[in-house]
Amino acid sequence: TLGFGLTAQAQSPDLSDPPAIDGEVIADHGSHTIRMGLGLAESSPQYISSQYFADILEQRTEGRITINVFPNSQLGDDVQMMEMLQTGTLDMTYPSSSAATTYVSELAAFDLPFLLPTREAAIAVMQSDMAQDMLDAFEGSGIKALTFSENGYRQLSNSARPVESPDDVAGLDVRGLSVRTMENPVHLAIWEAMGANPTPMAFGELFSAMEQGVVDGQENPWSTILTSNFHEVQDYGTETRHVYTPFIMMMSQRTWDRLDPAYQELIQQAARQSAQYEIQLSAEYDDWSRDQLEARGMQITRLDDDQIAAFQEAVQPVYETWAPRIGEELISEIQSIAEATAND
Ligand code: TK8
Repeated sequence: TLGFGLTAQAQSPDLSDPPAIDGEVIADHGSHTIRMGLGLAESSPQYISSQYFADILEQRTEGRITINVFPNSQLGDDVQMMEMLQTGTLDMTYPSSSAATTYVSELAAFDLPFLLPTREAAIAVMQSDMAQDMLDAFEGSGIKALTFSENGYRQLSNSARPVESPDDVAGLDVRGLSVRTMENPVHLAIWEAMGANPTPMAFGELFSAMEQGVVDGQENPWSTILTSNFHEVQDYGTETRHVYTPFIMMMSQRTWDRLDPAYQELIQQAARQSAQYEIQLSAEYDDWSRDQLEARGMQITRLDDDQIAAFQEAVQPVYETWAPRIGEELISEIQSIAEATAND
């Protein structure tokens, strides 16, 4: 079961089954038990695809490689778990790229608002040589970055008021919304540009912060809002799609270095297969999760082109500040990859 806590009549998405696991069994190069910490819940595409990753390795090594997956931020948050990979106290984790910009600053390109207009464009960018260069740039940090996958298009939720425009975020006659953001300077700049009061916070602390009214709102893909039960403490959603965030599946370099090259090759291949499945699941969950949230009483505002344009205009200053720091040529390369998919 999906563990959504769905009642019988609510249909879960007709989830694609994971692709069949084929390929020969890898010769015996020893046994490894690998611990993997995730931020999201068991019902999330991140967790389901990580179990598929574990199944591939278990089957292709006849149980000699075991992946134990720990969801719900129980081992820590993105920043903490990456530090645990560096010290070797955790073997794998799967953070948002936004949490990793202190390791590879070019990743901040993905945090620029409204940069990637479609999922096809986002996938093309994540599969580009430039994106592989970003994964390779973790070299020397103690982290082996294996692959990108999809966290997804981020949407605003809050418990104060319906939001249809940046003015609603700023609250001209009342105070600006206090919005939790990831610990990432571009995300802070996005919500400051809209007149909000942004607060960087670890994902694991977010539910109780919203429950206690420490923050009015947050922003995440619909599937995260649903699978982390944010609708229990958030009355309003706005379909802003303001940023597309990737996930990065990563392993401690110490763990990686202990593995035989045949196992390293298998793990790299299994990571890519599970990422492909994760992107497919995440796409299937996206609109379905929004509709589930609406069915559970969240008032969701969909935006028309003019309303989206108002948000894009409000956050334009973020480009003025951050494009030079991230690299104009990197950004224009991303934009040309994105445009090329539009012409496909
Ligand atoms: C989960 C986080 C989460 C991210 C956030 O580990 O912090 O809001 O979007 O999905 O990576």
